[in-house]
Amino acid sequence: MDHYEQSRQIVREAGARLLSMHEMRVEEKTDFKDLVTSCDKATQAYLVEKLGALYPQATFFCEEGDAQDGSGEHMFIIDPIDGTANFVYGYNQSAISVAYADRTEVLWGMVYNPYTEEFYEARKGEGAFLNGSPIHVSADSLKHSLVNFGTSPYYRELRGETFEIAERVMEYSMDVRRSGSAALDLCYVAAGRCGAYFELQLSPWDYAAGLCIVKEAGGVVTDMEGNPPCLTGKSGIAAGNPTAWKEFMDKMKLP
Ligand code: LIP
Repeated sequence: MDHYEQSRQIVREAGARLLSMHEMRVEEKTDFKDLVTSCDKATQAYLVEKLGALYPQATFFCEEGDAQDGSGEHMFIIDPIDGTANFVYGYNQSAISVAYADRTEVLWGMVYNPYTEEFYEARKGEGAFLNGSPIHVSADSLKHSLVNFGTSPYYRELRGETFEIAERVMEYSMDVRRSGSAALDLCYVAAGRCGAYFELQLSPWDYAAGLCIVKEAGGVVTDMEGNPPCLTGKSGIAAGNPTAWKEFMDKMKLP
């Protein structure tokens, strides 16, 4: 079994362990909306230990605690539980998101939702898969697409603009959706369930794996200005199939 396949097993095992965790302590980070649980920390510690043993040269750029070293030639960008608020409230819509990147791009990404047992993955140049079956973005225009979006709840100053864009999206699309997990939102674009996704501010661990999966599924992922998202700092995200992404970028530019 090669390193990639062993990594897949580690992510799957992390998901199984997460579902078996029945004790949970919840803490607030930057804001009462910005939560971290003992399960986030335990899952991250497991992933760092196991992936670190497999890739001893890699550094780790993770959401929780001090494992935020993006200095290596190769690094893991990890969100141990993307959709932490969903996890706390038993919403069953959270995912483990693991990306392996070099200094400029993501080489492979895995997003696992243990509740639905949906395992999304992609390796650069090798296509995107859901539970081993190939996936591809839809060919729908924005008008014929569901559009998911994130509310960037930790950034109060972005709330007005977020809902102004969401209201405009309602005019030009089938409808909007808000899952609470950026990683899964991106995977739904890759699987063709949604034609586009936007969120005005995220951290790299929210989108690094999903970014690779969408691109390998034939989609486009940029920041809100149309540039490549940053892998070592915060960024807005605009993703979609090429048609819907272009229409989104054209129609959503606020004056
Ligand atoms: C969450 C994202 C979500 C975003 C939240 C939060 P977390 O990740 O997946 O889309 O709206 O602000 O960033 O913090 O639960 O790992």
